[in-house]
Amino acid sequence: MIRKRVTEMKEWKALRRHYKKMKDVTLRQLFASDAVRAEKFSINDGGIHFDYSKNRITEETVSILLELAHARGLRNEIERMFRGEKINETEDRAVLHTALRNLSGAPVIVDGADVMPGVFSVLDRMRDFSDRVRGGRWKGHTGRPMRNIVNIGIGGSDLGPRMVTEALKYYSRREMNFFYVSNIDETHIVETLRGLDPAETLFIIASKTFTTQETMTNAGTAKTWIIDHLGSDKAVPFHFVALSTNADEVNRFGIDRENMFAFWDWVGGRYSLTSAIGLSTMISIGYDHFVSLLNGFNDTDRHFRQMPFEKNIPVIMALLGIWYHNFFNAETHAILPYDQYLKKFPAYLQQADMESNGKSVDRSGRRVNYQTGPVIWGEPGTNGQHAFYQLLHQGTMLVPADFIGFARSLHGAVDHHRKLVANLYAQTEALAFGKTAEELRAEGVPERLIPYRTFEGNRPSNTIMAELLMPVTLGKIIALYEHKIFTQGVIWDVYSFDQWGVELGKTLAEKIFMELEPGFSGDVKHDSSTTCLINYYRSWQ
Ligand code: G6Q
Repeated sequence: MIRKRVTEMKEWKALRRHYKKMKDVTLRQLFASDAVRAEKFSINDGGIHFDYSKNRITEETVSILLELAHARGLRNEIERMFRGEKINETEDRAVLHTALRNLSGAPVIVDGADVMPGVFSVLDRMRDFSDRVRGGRWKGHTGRPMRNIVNIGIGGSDLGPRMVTEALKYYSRREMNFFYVSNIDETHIVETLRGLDPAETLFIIASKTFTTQETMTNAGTAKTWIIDHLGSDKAVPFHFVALSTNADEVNRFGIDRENMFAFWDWVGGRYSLTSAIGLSTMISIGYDHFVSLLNGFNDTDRHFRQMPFEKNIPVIMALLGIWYHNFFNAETHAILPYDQYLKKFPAYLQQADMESNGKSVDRSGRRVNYQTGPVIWGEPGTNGQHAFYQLLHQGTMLVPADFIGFARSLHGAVDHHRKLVANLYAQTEALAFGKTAEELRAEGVPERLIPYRTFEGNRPSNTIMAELLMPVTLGKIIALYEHKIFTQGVIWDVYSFDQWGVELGKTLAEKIFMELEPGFSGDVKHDSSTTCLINYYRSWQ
């Protein structure tokens, strides 16, 4: 069935007309004319305070955006995902990361079978294994307990667990060290293994397919390292476990089937951190904290599924994104966590969002005639303030931003934390309201400097606050973004759960890999640039 293009929908056209009215309206005006604007445009639910009042919107804007979501069939699409329908159409798969944290156990049926018993069984095995490793009861080949945990994976099998392990470091087992190796560049594994004692090192090979070039190359190097240092290939089963859907390849590598933690084709890589892919995180923070994390995800899953759209945080986040990307032509979106533990959060979201919605063909196979997924980027505050915020405040681009912070610190010094939060709030205020020439004159700023020191303001932001960075809070926040991405995919009418765009480079790399070999005698057939580059490399071998 050919679906109506979103640009042809009457709600979209209404937004276009509405944009003309709104484009010159300032946040100064909007706040001045409504004393309760902050309350009106905030949502408090489940310990998350979401303030979206510093956006260039009125009640009318929100209401047309909500109509668009309804007209696009969002409610039905959400149900289709949660019910396990095969909404990943181009790969013919269900999309059920929500089942991974469905701790109530309510049945979720895929191909006629309930997936929940399998989910619980893997979770139990992860619990048993992580308890043994944490408790020093999992012994290496020489009888020593494991102190270094090295997760080898890439993309979805790396960014999620790496981000969460870092974010929840406060709750971690401090006597253990956690490392993540992803890059095919040997530097990554060489520098990681330098100084580690093989007898105390456990490798977790995280790969859904167990065929990914980077992961298998790094896993092979790790295996050689273990065998060379511990003197026997009998050491391998003691020092390697696998997170995968491919039991045959895992076995071929030399990992016992009982040391493989499975997941399923309905778990997409970038949505897999609550599956077995989270094993390194569970070893770090322990089973109970991991379950709290899952509960946080589950809370947001329920919020997303049940809340009316006007009180639905991910839906509002998504619609605000549409408003800026499609009507104000904003091309990027900044993620600015004011918490050092969340330093990997922007990089994680970069994959979640850009791999999901970086698409240009709609669900009817047509090229889209509107902008889809934005560039996602960011760094923790306050570091970014001394680097790129200049462009946010005075550059020519409109960059909508999410500020994320916590009301209490995990550490003792009130001074640090109060300064941190003061900076967060100050930035959103400065972005929104700027500083006028009149204000500068009143401060005695010389006339010739006024143009340079003026801040236009009117730069939108969301503020997401919670009490404290706890596993449950983190789960809630991550899931907000997962569902924001889903919602935008529905409105843009793209398939958010495939990633065909990563394939071409992989195939070409295999071909070029052979051509780079000094002894290669076949024809190198590329464009002149690529051929010259290949010859350059070969000339140095
Ligand atoms: C994520 C992608 C991709 C994937 C990696 C690793 O959604 O599918 O990032 O996670 O390519 O794949 P494997 O887990 O199969 O090694």
